[in-house]
Amino acid sequence: MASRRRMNLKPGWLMLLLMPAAVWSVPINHDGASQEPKEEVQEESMDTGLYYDRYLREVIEVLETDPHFREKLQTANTEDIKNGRLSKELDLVSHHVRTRLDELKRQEVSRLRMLLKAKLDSTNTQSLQMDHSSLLKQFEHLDPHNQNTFEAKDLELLISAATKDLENYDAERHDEFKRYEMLKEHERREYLKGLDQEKREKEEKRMQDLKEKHRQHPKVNAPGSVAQLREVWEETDGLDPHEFNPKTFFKLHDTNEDGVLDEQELEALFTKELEKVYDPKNEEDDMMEMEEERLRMREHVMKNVDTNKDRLVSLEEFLKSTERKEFNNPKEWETLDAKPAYTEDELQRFEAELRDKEEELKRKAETLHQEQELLRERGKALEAQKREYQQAVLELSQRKKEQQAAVGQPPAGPNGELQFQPQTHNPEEAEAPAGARNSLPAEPPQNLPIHT
Ligand SMILES: [Ca+2]
Ligand SMILES: [Ca+2]
Repeated sequence: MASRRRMNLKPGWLMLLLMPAAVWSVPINHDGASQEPKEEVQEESMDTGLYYDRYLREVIEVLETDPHFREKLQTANTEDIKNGRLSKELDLVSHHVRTRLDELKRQEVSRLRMLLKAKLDSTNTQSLQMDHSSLLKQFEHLDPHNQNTFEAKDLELLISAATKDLENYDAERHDEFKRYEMLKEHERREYLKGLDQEKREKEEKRMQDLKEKHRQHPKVNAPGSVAQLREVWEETDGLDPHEFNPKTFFKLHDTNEDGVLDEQELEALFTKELEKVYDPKNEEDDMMEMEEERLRMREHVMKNVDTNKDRLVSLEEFLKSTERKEFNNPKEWETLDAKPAYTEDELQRFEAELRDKEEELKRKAETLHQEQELLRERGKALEAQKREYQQAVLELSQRKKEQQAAVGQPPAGPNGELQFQPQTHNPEEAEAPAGARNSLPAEPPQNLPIHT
């Protein structure tokens, strides 16, 4: 692992993917024997959360099997990656590796095609002639102009898309959280609306009390401050608070020993603080809020400590941060309950959006219902037609039987009239009824296959 102790200048996600199948563990409970056993979250490696995560991971894995490229990947810095110097090295990898990359790209293109088809099907778009190549252009993590081979351009696009998308990822998580909170409030209000006054007042009071109860928690230390780290040092690591040493602390919490604190290692440090505010056993504590709080804490520390903005905290950056004034005298940390995640205006807009969606769903359900009715009517008509047809067939066969009976035994003619003509009057005519009497042909028809 010593070879990894060097300045890391590549995007954090690339570092994570380069890790040799590391086991990640998030320490949750280290204290008190009365607590439940230490929980461990184990994965092969971190999921970037991108919709092309698998493709990204597989491409890196295949590239790593090439000794030349692996070497370049290990020593490349952000500059090499950004200006495409790394991607150009692709021309030098072995034919075997290129073939596997081509295969991965074809698989990815076909997966994207399926995605597009599913999307078009669900939006009910009549895609008479689906132009896949132009639709594929919306995906930025590969070159859609060439759908069969993996080229330097593909690697360049994959790296830049992943870097950009991961930067937006936290923003999307905040957004999602806000919508979650608004939906929660919307449902609460709808629920209260449905109650009679007495019950409503009681419920409102109960909810208010729960909110108050949630707010009653011990003071939360500012993330990344000496007070916060000391608490982890003492309670999680079980070390003497008077011997707190930032360098030792850093090494202890660089759990995968790659010389940097990544986002997960940082977030694990906040568990102690978060447990002061959130308990999964309490009705008033929302674990979604706990994860939002964890994300805010990590962003706060990254903002102050990660000076080169590679989403990783190096030992140097960490030690520098401990020399700053805020390390010893931080501003008080405001937990999420201090202010609402949205304004009343935003909630109004969100509710209007919900109503629109509901209306649209209703309209769709109505159309479906009408279509169903139409189908049922059509089914009934078909059924009636079928019965009519069966009746006609029945009558026809009945008539045929009657006809045959008539031919077999005159005097009854086809129309029931009596026939008195002598049978032997015309020899030609006399032979015809004889043939008709026996309906089986004497010999098999010429056009049927005869099995011998
Ligand atoms: Ca680490
Ligand atoms: Ca950094």
